[in-house]
Amino acid sequence: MNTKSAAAPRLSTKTLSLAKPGVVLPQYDRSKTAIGIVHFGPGAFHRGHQACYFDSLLQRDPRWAICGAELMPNGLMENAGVQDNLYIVAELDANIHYRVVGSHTEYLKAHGQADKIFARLLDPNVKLVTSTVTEKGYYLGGNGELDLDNPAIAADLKHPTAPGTLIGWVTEALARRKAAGMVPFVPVSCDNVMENGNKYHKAVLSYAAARGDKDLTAWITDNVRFPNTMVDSITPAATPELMERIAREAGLRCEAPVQREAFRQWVVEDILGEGAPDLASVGVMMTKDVAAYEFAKLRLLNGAHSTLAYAGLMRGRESVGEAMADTKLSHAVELMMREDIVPTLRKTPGLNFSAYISDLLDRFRNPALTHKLIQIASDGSQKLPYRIVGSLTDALKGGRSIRRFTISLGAWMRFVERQAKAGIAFQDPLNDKLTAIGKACTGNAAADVPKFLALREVFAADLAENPQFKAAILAAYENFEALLD
Ligand code: CS2
Repeated sequence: MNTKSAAAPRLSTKTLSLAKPGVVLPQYDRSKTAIGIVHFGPGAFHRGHQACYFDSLLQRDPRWAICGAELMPNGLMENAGVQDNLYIVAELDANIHYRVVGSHTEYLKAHGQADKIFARLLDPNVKLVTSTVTEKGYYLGGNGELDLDNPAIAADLKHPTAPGTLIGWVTEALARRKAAGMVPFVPVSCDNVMENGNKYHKAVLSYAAARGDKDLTAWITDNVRFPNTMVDSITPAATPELMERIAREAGLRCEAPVQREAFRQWVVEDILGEGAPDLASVGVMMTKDVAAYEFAKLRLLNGAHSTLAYAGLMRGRESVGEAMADTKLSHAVELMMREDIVPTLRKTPGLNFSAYISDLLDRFRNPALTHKLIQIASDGSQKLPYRIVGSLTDALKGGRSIRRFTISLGAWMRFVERQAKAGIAFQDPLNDKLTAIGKACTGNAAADVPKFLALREVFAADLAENPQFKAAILAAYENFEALLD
């Protein structure tokens, strides 16, 4: 820590007035707000995205403060606790902005404060229960349905009143609201899962049925809305350098900072019902057709991201910026977006795909942000099905080329082999399986690739057995770089 940043006072309600000129401060009296939202998984993306929308909304409506409910043993919001739950979002883009976000006014940990979280979930003022638990936090199998055999889900079914998973928590909270004769809250997934609301809904119903509670299952079916959403803002993980920079440039030390690009988009299915927050008033797009926006974003932005990540890492690049500067790679990715992904999309109101792709590529080149490829490479077994395999399957069905889609898949397989043989664990629910496969890889495609194709969490059986796909994926595993031409 250098002397200047060391001198910066720690962010808190008391030190807000010491922020440097230009730092945006909460424009409302936090002491006069009420909690209307419980958010499960208050990680960086949530705090830079949804929490900023609610921070703006609180300027006109004090009912929508957030209680952060942490399911993980040690979340970064822990550090915000001593900051009166305040934290700083550094918007690093063509212009640099620092914003102190005040929408979080309570932070509770499932480990040790479960009763307080349940009390908050049973608070009639709480209308939305939002979540960012990443794709893996829904415990969906390769078929997109709840994996009841997953140990975490099985454990919750054994102890339904003391859950550990989002599905277990939301189902138990809804059961308690039903028992108390209350109206339900609206569970809102804010994760990169295709048709996230529909899948979340089905998972909760499946879990409630597995609890043997027919009345609860019927009540949820009849009364609980699970809106689909699309969320977007590039949010690289925070670093110690970010903390130092904020201390220097904003004049306050924040130990739970968020960094992100200027761009933010939130598309929410317009079924929140009466009494819900007026999200449209702060720029959220409320629509009946979220799927079109979800498909476009998950397949174009996230499909490109995963391709840049695995192919870039295998070509020695470390960040999205570096991968984009690798013109062979970035040119192939742009062609995949424009020529291969767009035909899999349906018309999206107000979205010109060509302009959208150009904007995405500009966002990837943002020189003010360093977005590490290894961050994007996490949870590949959960991400690739939505981001790549879906588009590839549609192209196959449409008789179109799947060649460029196999770049990410071939590079991912090589990445798995390299990391496993280097003894580096995967941040992926399939870590054990991937480690075993990676260590067993010989470099011979005919021997290695079938081990990956047997992963039903990633590849459906009919795809894995498709001769055209098998030939293409074998070639990509042999030499994905040949596909960059
Ligand atoms: C990224 C996403 O880490 C990743 O997997 O592809 O977090 C991406 O930055 C966001 O979806 C952008 O909205």
